[in-house]
Amino acid sequence: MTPASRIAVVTGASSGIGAATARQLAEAGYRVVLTARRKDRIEALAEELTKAGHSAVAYQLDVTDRTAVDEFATAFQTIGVLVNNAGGALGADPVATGDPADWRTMYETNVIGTLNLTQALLPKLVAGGDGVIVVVSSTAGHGTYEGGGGYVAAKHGAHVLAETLRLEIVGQPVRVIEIAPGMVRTEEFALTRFGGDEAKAAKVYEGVAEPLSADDVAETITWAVTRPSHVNVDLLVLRPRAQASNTKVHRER
Ligand code: 8X3
Repeated sequence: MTPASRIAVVTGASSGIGAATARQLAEAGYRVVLTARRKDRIEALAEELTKAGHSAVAYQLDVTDRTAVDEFATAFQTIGVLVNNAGGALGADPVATGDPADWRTMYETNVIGTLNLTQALLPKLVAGGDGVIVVVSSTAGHGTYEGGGGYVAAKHGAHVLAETLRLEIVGQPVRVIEIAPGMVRTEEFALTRFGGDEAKAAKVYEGVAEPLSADDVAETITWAVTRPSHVNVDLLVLRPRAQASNTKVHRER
């Protein structure tokens, strides 16, 4: 890797899949730039990685703030990897009663956030001569389920962004990789979705022997990113063995 192609920007790096991906890309030799709104968390992770001999810096960023994203992008001449991971779900209400504000927020974070970072950093990825854009979508970007409407709509948006971008920039030295995880147990995803209600969050994983972990997904992202430059993993869907589809989950009790 050249010094430029070694820079990997990860959004939503304060916890879960983002933090695990930042760790694994650092271990794979990338200079990781951790971004998230929660400064204390990304600073602590950057410090931990630096102490372990890796190269990591933290940059507080709200991906929905385009002015801040453009300002962030000025820090780089070129970069190698952008992992669009920031996002998440809010609520699990039916379409009939879902909160439009939640739908808007999910579209803003999952789609516009990805659009902002992608637009701001694409020239730097092209300039580096060997770039990778990862969109962490979801199995919710490929099929719906009851109560999923707002999140499913947003993740379909992220999926379409990735697929369209790949068509539009073919011929340029940038790969576009979509990673679509199914059920992943992280400390925050379900808790955030249910507004901090621990019982509701626990129900999501109830009886499921082994949901995916953030590390499982991070390993997959790192594997896809580190394929040779001519190999584009367009879309990789991963689920726990116990989940056959968005609506078919084996629960042991
Ligand atoms: C998370 C998968 O099933 O909660 O992106 O929509 S699901």
